[in-house]
Amino acid sequence: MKKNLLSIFLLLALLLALVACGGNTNNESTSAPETNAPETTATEPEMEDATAGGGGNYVLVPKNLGNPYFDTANVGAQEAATELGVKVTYQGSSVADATEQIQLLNSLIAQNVDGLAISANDADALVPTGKEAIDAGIPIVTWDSAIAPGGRTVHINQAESQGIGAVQIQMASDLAGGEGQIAILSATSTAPNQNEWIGYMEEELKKPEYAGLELVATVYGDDEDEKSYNEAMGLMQTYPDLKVIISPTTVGIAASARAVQDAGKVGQVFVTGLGTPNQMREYVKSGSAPAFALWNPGDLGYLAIYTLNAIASGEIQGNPGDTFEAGKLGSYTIADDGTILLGPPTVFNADNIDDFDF
Ligand code: RAM
Repeated sequence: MKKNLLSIFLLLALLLALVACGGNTNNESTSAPETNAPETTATEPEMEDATAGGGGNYVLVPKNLGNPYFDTANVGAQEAATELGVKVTYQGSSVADATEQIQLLNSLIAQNVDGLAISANDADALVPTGKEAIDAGIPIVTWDSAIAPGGRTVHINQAESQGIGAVQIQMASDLAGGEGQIAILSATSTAPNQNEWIGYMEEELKKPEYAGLELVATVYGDDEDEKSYNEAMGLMQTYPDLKVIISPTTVGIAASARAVQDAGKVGQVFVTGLGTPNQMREYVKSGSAPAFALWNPGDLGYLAIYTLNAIASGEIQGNPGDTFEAGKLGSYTIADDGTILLGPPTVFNADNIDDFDF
Protein backbone atom coordinates (compact mmCIF):
# COMPACT_ATOMS: atom_id res chain seq x y z
CA MET A 1 0.00 0.00 0.00
CA LYS A 2 2.78 2.33 1.03
CA LYS A 3 4.61 1.37 -2.19
CA ASN A 4 1.46 2.05 -4.22
CA LEU A 5 1.00 5.42 -2.60
CA LEU A 6 4.63 6.27 -3.29
CA SER A 7 4.28 5.28 -6.95
CA ILE A 8 1.12 7.35 -7.34
CA PHE A 9 2.86 10.27 -5.64
CA LEU A 10 5.89 9.96 -7.92
CA LEU A 11 3.69 9.67 -10.99
CA LEU A 12 1.73 12.76 -9.97
CA ALA A 13 4.96 14.63 -9.30
CA LEU A 14 6.25 13.64 -12.72
CA LEU A 15 3.01 14.74 -14.39
CA LEU A 16 3.09 18.03 -12.52
CA ALA A 17 6.67 18.58 -13.54
CA LEU A 18 5.81 17.88 -17.19
CA VAL A 19 2.82 20.20 -17.08
CA ALA A 20 4.93 22.83 -15.40
CA CYS A 21 7.58 22.47 -18.10
CA GLY A 22 5.05 22.69 -20.88
CA GLY A 23 3.48 25.66 -19.18
CA ASN A 24 6.77 27.46 -19.08
CA THR A 25 7.35 26.89 -22.74
CA ASN A 26 3.89 28.17 -23.52
CA ASN A 27 4.40 31.09 -21.26
CA GLU A 28 7.55 32.09 -23.06
CA SER A 29 5.97 32.03 -26.49
CA THR A 30 2.53 33.32 -25.71
CA SER A 31 2.92 35.34 -22.61
CA ALA A 32 6.16 36.92 -23.79
CA PRO A 33 4.53 40.24 -24.53
CA GLU A 34 2.54 39.81 -27.71
CA THR A 35 4.00 43.03 -29.00
CA ASN A 36 7.49 41.50 -28.92
CA ALA A 37 6.62 38.70 -31.28
CA PRO A 38 5.40 40.79 -34.22
CA GLU A 39 8.18 43.32 -33.68
CA THR A 40 10.79 40.60 -33.88
CA THR A 41 9.36 39.08 -37.02
CA ALA A 42 8.87 42.48 -38.60
CA THR A 43 12.32 43.85 -37.91
CA GLU A 44 14.40 40.73 -38.37
CA PRO A 45 13.75 40.16 -42.08
CA GLU A 46 14.01 43.91 -42.69
CA MET A 47 17.38 44.02 -40.98
CA GLU A 48 18.50 41.06 -43.01
CA ASP A 49 17.49 42.66 -46.29
CA ALA A 50 18.63 46.18 -45.51
CA THR A 51 21.80 45.56 -43.62
CA ALA A 52 23.04 42.06 -44.19
CA GLY A 53 22.60 42.53 -47.92
CA GLY A 54 21.75 38.87 -48.34
CA GLY A 55 24.88 38.09 -50.37
CA GLY A 56 26.30 41.24 -51.88
CA ASN A 57 24.45 41.28 -55.17
CA TYR A 58 24.79 44.90 -56.27
CA VAL A 59 24.12 46.82 -59.50
CA LEU A 60 26.10 49.81 -60.79
CA VAL A 61 23.74 51.98 -62.87
CA PRO A 62 25.32 54.69 -65.09
CA LYS A 63 23.42 57.53 -66.78
CA ASN A 64 23.90 55.68 -70.06
CA LEU A 65 25.96 52.89 -71.60
CA GLY A 66 28.71 53.44 -74.18
CA ASN A 67 30.35 56.34 -72.35
CA PRO A 68 34.05 55.73 -71.53
CA TYR A 69 33.68 57.79 -68.34
CA PHE A 70 31.16 55.30 -66.95
CA ASP A 71 33.07 52.32 -68.36
CA THR A 72 36.07 53.49 -66.32
CA ALA A 73 33.88 53.86 -63.23
CA ASN A 74 32.80 50.25 -63.77
CA VAL A 75 36.43 49.09 -63.90
CA GLY A 76 36.91 50.61 -60.45
CA ALA A 77 33.64 49.10 -59.23
CA GLN A 78 34.71 45.62 -60.36
CA GLU A 79 38.05 46.04 -58.60
CA ALA A 80 36.18 46.86 -55.37
CA ALA A 81 33.84 43.88 -55.94
CA THR A 82 36.79 41.50 -56.23
CA GLU A 83 38.38 42.85 -53.07
CA LEU A 84 35.12 42.65 -51.14
CA GLY A 85 34.03 39.27 -52.51
CA VAL A 86 30.69 40.67 -53.77
CA LYS A 87 29.00 40.70 -57.18
CA VAL A 88 28.50 43.94 -59.11
CA THR A 89 26.66 43.95 -62.44
CA TYR A 90 26.73 46.99 -64.71
CA GLN A 91 23.31 47.87 -66.15
CA GLY A 92 21.97 50.95 -67.90
CA SER A 93 20.06 52.18 -70.92
CA SER A 94 21.66 53.32 -74.15
CA VAL A 95 20.42 56.90 -73.78
CA ALA A 96 20.77 59.22 -70.79
CA ASP A 97 17.07 59.35 -70.00
CA ALA A 98 15.28 59.47 -66.65
CA THR A 99 12.19 57.51 -67.74
CA GLU A 100 14.27 54.61 -69.05
CA GLN A 101 16.39 54.69 -65.92
CA ILE A 102 13.30 54.51 -63.70
CA GLN A 103 12.03 51.48 -65.66
CA LEU A 104 15.35 49.72 -65.15
CA LEU A 105 15.41 50.55 -61.44
CA ASN A 106 11.86 49.27 -60.97
CA SER A 107 12.85 45.94 -62.46
CA LEU A 108 15.97 45.75 -60.25
CA ILE A 109 13.88 46.52 -57.16
CA ALA A 110 11.47 43.73 -58.17
CA GLN A 111 14.45 41.37 -58.41
CA ASN A 112 15.30 42.33 -54.82
CA VAL A 113 18.96 43.10 -55.45
CA ASP A 114 20.99 43.91 -52.35
CA GLY A 115 21.97 47.47 -53.24
CA LEU A 116 22.01 50.03 -56.08
CA ALA A 117 24.78 52.51 -56.98
CA ILE A 118 23.29 55.07 -59.38
CA SER A 119 24.39 58.06 -61.47
CA ALA A 120 21.03 59.80 -61.83
CA ASN A 121 19.53 61.33 -64.97
CA ASP A 122 17.14 63.51 -62.95
CA ALA A 123 17.40 64.56 -59.31
CA ASP A 124 13.67 64.84 -58.51
CA ALA A 125 12.03 62.38 -60.93
CA LEU A 126 13.99 59.51 -59.37
CA VAL A 127 13.06 60.29 -55.74
CA PRO A 128 9.92 58.07 -55.55
CA THR A 129 11.81 55.14 -57.09
CA GLY A 130 14.77 55.60 -54.75
CA LYS A 131 12.41 55.83 -51.77
CA GLU A 132 10.61 52.67 -52.84
CA ALA A 133 13.92 50.82 -52.95
CA ILE A 134 14.99 52.08 -49.54
CA ASP A 135 11.58 51.11 -48.08
CA ALA A 136 12.12 47.64 -49.54
CA GLY A 137 15.46 47.42 -47.70
CA ILE A 138 17.64 48.14 -50.75
CA PRO A 139 20.21 50.87 -49.99
CA ILE A 140 20.70 53.55 -52.65
CA VAL A 141 24.14 55.10 -53.09
CA THR A 142 24.20 57.80 -55.77
CA TRP A 143 27.55 58.74 -57.27
CA ASP A 144 28.54 61.23 -59.97
CA SER A 145 24.99 62.60 -60.33
CA ALA A 146 22.64 62.67 -57.35
CA ILE A 147 19.04 61.74 -56.63
CA ALA A 148 17.67 64.44 -54.30
CA PRO A 149 17.63 63.69 -50.54
CA GLY A 150 14.70 61.39 -49.73
CA GLY A 151 15.44 59.14 -52.68
CA ARG A 152 18.94 58.09 -51.68
CA THR A 153 20.75 56.73 -48.66
CA VAL A 154 23.98 58.60 -49.39
CA HIS A 155 25.53 60.57 -52.29
CA ILE A 156 29.19 60.53 -53.31
CA ASN A 157 30.45 63.80 -54.75
CA GLN A 158 33.39 63.41 -57.12
CA ALA A 159 34.76 66.78 -55.98
CA GLU A 160 33.25 69.89 -54.42
CA SER A 161 30.61 71.17 -56.84
CA GLN A 162 31.57 74.79 -56.29
CA GLY A 163 35.20 73.92 -57.07
CA ILE A 164 34.18 72.06 -60.24
CA GLY A 165 32.35 75.18 -61.41
CA ALA A 166 35.20 77.49 -60.43
CA VAL A 167 38.00 75.52 -62.11
CA GLN A 168 36.12 75.53 -65.44
CA ILE A 169 35.62 79.31 -65.42
CA GLN A 170 39.26 79.77 -64.42
CA MET A 171 40.42 77.63 -67.38
CA ALA A 172 38.02 79.42 -69.76
CA SER A 173 39.27 82.82 -68.62
CA ASP A 174 42.90 81.78 -69.10
CA LEU A 175 42.16 80.49 -72.61
CA ALA A 176 40.15 83.60 -73.57
CA GLY A 177 42.85 85.91 -72.25
CA GLY A 178 40.36 87.28 -69.73
CA GLU A 179 37.77 88.61 -72.19
CA GLY A 180 35.34 87.65 -74.91
CA GLN A 181 32.36 85.40 -75.59
CA ILE A 182 32.06 81.98 -74.01
CA ALA A 183 29.36 79.29 -74.29
CA ILE A 184 28.46 76.15 -72.36
CA LEU A 185 27.73 72.85 -74.09
CA SER A 186 26.24 70.55 -71.47
CA ALA A 187 24.87 66.99 -71.24
CA THR A 188 21.06 66.66 -70.87
CA SER A 189 18.99 69.61 -69.64
CA THR A 190 17.89 67.58 -66.58
CA ALA A 191 21.33 66.23 -65.57
CA PRO A 192 21.60 66.96 -61.82
CA ASN A 193 25.40 67.18 -61.74
CA GLN A 194 25.88 69.37 -64.84
CA ASN A 195 23.05 71.69 -63.77
CA GLU A 196 24.62 72.17 -60.36
CA TRP A 197 28.04 72.91 -61.89
CA ILE A 198 26.51 75.35 -64.41
CA GLY A 199 24.84 77.16 -61.50
CA TYR A 200 28.22 77.55 -59.82
CA MET A 201 29.83 78.69 -63.11
CA GLU A 202 27.21 81.43 -63.43
CA GLU A 203 27.92 82.51 -59.85
CA GLU A 204 31.65 82.51 -60.55
CA LEU A 205 31.17 84.72 -63.62
CA LYS A 206 29.78 87.46 -61.37
CA LYS A 207 33.22 87.93 -59.80
CA PRO A 208 35.04 91.14 -60.87
CA GLU A 209 37.98 89.21 -62.31
CA TYR A 210 35.63 87.65 -64.87
CA ALA A 211 33.82 90.87 -65.87
CA GLY A 212 35.36 90.64 -69.36
CA LEU A 213 33.75 87.25 -70.09
CA GLU A 214 30.29 87.10 -71.64
CA LEU A 215 28.28 83.87 -71.45
CA VAL A 216 26.31 83.97 -74.71
CA ALA A 217 24.58 80.55 -74.70
CA THR A 218 24.05 77.25 -72.91
CA VAL A 219 23.17 74.32 -75.17
CA TYR A 220 22.67 70.58 -74.63
CA GLY A 221 24.23 67.64 -76.48
CA ASP A 222 22.45 65.02 -74.31
CA ASP A 223 25.71 63.10 -73.76
CA GLU A 224 25.42 61.89 -77.36
CA ASP A 225 28.50 62.37 -79.52
CA GLU A 226 26.76 63.41 -82.74
CA LYS A 227 24.27 65.77 -81.13
CA SER A 228 27.09 67.38 -79.09
CA TYR A 229 29.22 67.79 -82.24
CA ASN A 230 26.34 69.43 -84.12
CA GLU A 231 25.60 71.75 -81.18
CA ALA A 232 29.27 72.82 -81.08
CA MET A 233 29.22 73.54 -84.82
CA GLY A 234 26.00 75.52 -84.31
CA LEU A 235 27.61 77.63 -81.57
CA MET A 236 30.54 78.52 -83.82
CA GLN A 237 28.19 79.52 -86.64
CA THR A 238 25.84 81.56 -84.47
CA TYR A 239 28.65 83.31 -82.58
CA PRO A 240 31.54 83.96 -85.00
CA ASP A 241 33.47 85.76 -82.22
CA LEU A 242 33.13 82.89 -79.77
CA LYS A 243 36.37 82.29 -77.90
CA VAL A 244 35.68 79.36 -75.58
CA ILE A 245 33.30 76.42 -75.37
CA ILE A 246 33.07 75.02 -71.84
CA SER A 247 31.72 71.48 -71.86
CA PRO A 248 31.20 70.02 -68.37
CA THR A 249 30.69 66.53 -69.79
CA THR A 250 33.21 64.02 -71.11
CA VAL A 251 31.05 63.33 -74.17
CA GLY A 252 30.49 67.00 -75.03
CA ILE A 253 34.08 68.15 -74.55
CA ALA A 254 35.54 65.52 -76.91
CA ALA A 255 32.85 66.20 -79.54
CA SER A 256 33.40 69.98 -79.24
CA ALA A 257 37.19 69.67 -79.62
CA ARG A 258 36.67 67.57 -82.74
CA ALA A 259 34.19 70.14 -84.12
CA VAL A 260 36.70 72.98 -83.56
CA GLN A 261 39.33 71.01 -85.49
CA ASP A 262 36.90 70.14 -88.30
CA ALA A 263 35.80 73.77 -88.54
CA GLY A 264 39.46 74.81 -88.90
CA LYS A 265 39.20 77.03 -85.82
CA VAL A 266 42.08 75.72 -83.71
CA GLY A 267 43.73 78.73 -82.04
CA GLN A 268 40.58 80.83 -82.49
CA VAL A 269 38.03 78.83 -80.47
CA PHE A 270 39.26 76.89 -77.44
CA VAL A 271 37.49 74.03 -75.72
CA THR A 272 37.70 73.28 -72.01
CA GLY A 273 35.57 71.60 -69.34
CA LEU A 274 35.56 68.03 -68.00
CA GLY A 275 37.05 65.15 -69.99
CA THR A 276 38.97 61.91 -69.69
CA PRO A 277 42.70 62.04 -70.55
CA ASN A 278 42.48 59.19 -73.06
CA GLN A 279 39.66 60.86 -75.01
CA MET A 280 41.25 64.31 -74.86
CA ARG A 281 44.95 63.56 -75.43
CA GLU A 282 44.90 64.28 -79.16
CA TYR A 283 42.99 67.54 -78.67
CA VAL A 284 45.38 68.76 -75.98
CA LYS A 285 48.22 68.10 -78.40
CA SER A 286 46.46 69.71 -81.37
CA GLY A 287 45.66 72.80 -79.32
CA SER A 288 41.87 72.61 -79.72
CA ALA A 289 41.45 71.80 -76.00
CA PRO A 290 44.65 72.88 -74.22
CA ALA A 291 43.36 72.32 -70.66
CA PHE A 292 40.51 70.49 -68.94
CA ALA A 293 39.76 68.94 -65.56
CA LEU A 294 38.45 65.69 -64.07
CA TRP A 295 38.70 63.36 -61.11
CA ASN A 296 39.42 59.65 -61.57
CA PRO A 297 36.10 57.97 -62.51
CA GLY A 298 37.61 54.58 -61.63
CA ASP A 299 38.13 55.75 -58.06
CA LEU A 300 34.56 57.05 -58.00
CA GLY A 301 33.13 53.64 -59.01
CA TYR A 302 35.44 51.93 -56.52
CA LEU A 303 34.30 54.20 -53.69
CA ALA A 304 30.62 53.78 -54.66
CA ILE A 305 30.84 50.00 -54.19
CA TYR A 306 32.79 50.22 -50.92
CA THR A 307 30.16 52.66 -49.62
CA LEU A 308 27.24 50.53 -50.78
CA ASN A 309 28.72 47.41 -49.24
CA ALA A 310 29.44 49.16 -45.94
CA ILE A 311 25.76 50.12 -45.72
CA ALA A 312 24.27 46.89 -47.10
CA SER A 313 26.41 44.72 -44.82
CA GLY A 314 25.34 46.71 -41.74
CA GLU A 315 28.85 47.99 -41.03
CA ILE A 316 27.40 51.52 -41.11
CA GLN A 317 23.84 52.84 -41.33
CA GLY A 318 24.66 55.55 -43.88
CA ASN A 319 24.14 58.40 -41.39
CA PRO A 320 26.17 61.62 -41.10
CA GLY A 321 29.29 60.98 -39.03
CA ASP A 322 29.54 57.30 -40.06
CA THR A 323 33.11 56.36 -40.94
CA PHE A 324 34.29 53.39 -43.00
CA GLU A 325 37.36 52.10 -44.83
CA ALA A 326 37.37 52.12 -48.64
CA GLY A 327 40.30 49.85 -49.49
CA LYS A 328 43.15 51.61 -51.29
CA LEU A 329 41.40 55.00 -50.97
CA GLY A 330 41.50 54.93 -47.16
CA SER A 331 38.94 56.14 -44.68
CA TYR A 332 35.81 58.21 -45.46
CA THR A 333 33.23 59.93 -43.26
CA ILE A 334 29.68 60.85 -44.26
CA ALA A 335 29.24 64.63 -43.97
CA ASP A 336 26.33 66.40 -42.27
CA ASP A 337 24.48 66.80 -45.57
CA GLY A 338 24.60 63.03 -46.23
CA THR A 339 27.36 63.21 -48.84
CA ILE A 340 30.86 61.76 -49.17
CA LEU A 341 33.63 63.64 -50.97
CA LEU A 342 36.03 61.70 -53.24
CA GLY A 343 38.68 64.44 -53.45
CA PRO A 344 39.84 67.42 -55.53
CA PRO A 345 39.79 67.37 -59.37
CA THR A 346 42.99 67.33 -61.45
CA VAL A 347 43.70 69.83 -64.23
CA PHE A 348 45.18 68.16 -67.33
CA ASN A 349 47.27 69.94 -69.97
CA ALA A 350 50.21 69.27 -72.31
CA ASP A 351 52.59 69.00 -69.34
CA ASN A 352 50.86 66.08 -67.59
CA ILE A 353 48.39 64.46 -70.03
CA ASP A 354 50.75 61.58 -70.81
CA ASP A 355 51.00 60.64 -67.13
CA PHE A 356 47.39 59.43 -67.13
CA ASP A 357 45.72 56.43 -68.71
CA PHE A 358 41.95 56.34 -68.29
C1 RAM B 1 29.79 62.66 -68.57
C2 RAM B 1 28.59 62.39 -67.71
C3 RAM B 1 28.95 62.36 -66.25
C4 RAM B 1 29.85 63.50 -65.85
C5 RAM B 1 31.07 63.55 -66.74
C6 RAM B 1 31.98 64.70 -66.39
O1 RAM B 1 30.54 61.49 -68.73
O2 RAM B 1 27.63 63.39 -67.94
O3 RAM B 1 27.78 62.39 -65.47
O4 RAM B 1 30.23 63.43 -64.51
O5 RAM B 1 30.62 63.69 -68.07
